Amino acid sequence: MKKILVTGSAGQIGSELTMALRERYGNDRVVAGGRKTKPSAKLRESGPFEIVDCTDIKAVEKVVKRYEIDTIYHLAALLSAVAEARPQLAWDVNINGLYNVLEVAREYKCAVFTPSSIGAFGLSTPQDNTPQDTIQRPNTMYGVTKVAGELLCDYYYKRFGVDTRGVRYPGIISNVTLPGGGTTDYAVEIFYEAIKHKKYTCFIKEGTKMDMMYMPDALKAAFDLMEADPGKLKHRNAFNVTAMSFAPEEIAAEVKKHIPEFTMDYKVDPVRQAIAESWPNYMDDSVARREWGWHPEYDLPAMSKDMIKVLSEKLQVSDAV
Ligand code: AKB
Repeated sequence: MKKILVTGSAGQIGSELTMALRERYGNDRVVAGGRKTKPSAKLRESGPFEIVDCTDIKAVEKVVKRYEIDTIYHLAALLSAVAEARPQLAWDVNINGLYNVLEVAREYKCAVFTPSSIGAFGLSTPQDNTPQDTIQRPNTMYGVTKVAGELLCDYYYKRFGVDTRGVRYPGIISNVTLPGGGTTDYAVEIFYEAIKHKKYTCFIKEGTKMDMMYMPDALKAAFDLMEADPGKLKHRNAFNVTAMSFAPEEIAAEVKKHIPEFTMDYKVDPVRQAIAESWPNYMDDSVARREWGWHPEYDLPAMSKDMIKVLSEKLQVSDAV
């Protein structure tokens, strides 16, 4: 039976992944690791919580040893916009943090799940139907750390036999924890603002398409890949996975179906717009489908309907349907 450590457990994906792993494997078998961000009471009270700064290898080793961890979901990372604002910190957390986790995993024979991102692509990558194996020359610090991370994970598998696996996540849309400092965050903010104020000012320009995914599918991708038959995995790390692709006006139209008074205008943020334009319009995820049976459940209409239902309840607004 697995003993799992989740780094970045208080973050957007980590907070939901930790709870889902606890449901699957038992509360005591999943250690929530976090740094400064305060974990929710639910996370702290439902199972073990430890302060783990992944840039400190001794701290990672201590928790892995103490709890006899055999699987690490390494989610601690800076997102794209914040990484552009603080590139040195992004290198430290995204690269040195991953290196420390891989070193401890090598020593203690742990399997490691590490997410890469659509940020691992750049302007010279084919933007439509972006292939699994293609040009990767990102021009952001986030992208640099994601490409280096993909290569590092491949290296640890080939050189040391560490069971590394990972996906290239698109923008993740969720209703529990807000994302912090990403380029795709608008696709989450739009729901909160539509429900609370019936309007939203979007920082990404009309017509800018990006891949997106609803959180239940993001969790499913992590579980399915980690449980996949290793004999069938030719790629292991950095599988393209997507569930939908849309531009701001398309998600706005979907929101309007549920909240007819909703309006959206634009105040484009040049930094995040430049990042968005360097990312794919939509990825080809057929390799993930073939090698480990990836298939998402939620498209844009299904995700929007569920987001509005869940958030309306959470924010206690009853007239949005
Ligand atoms: C971001 O926008 O930085 C992330 C990502 C796509 O990696 N959501």
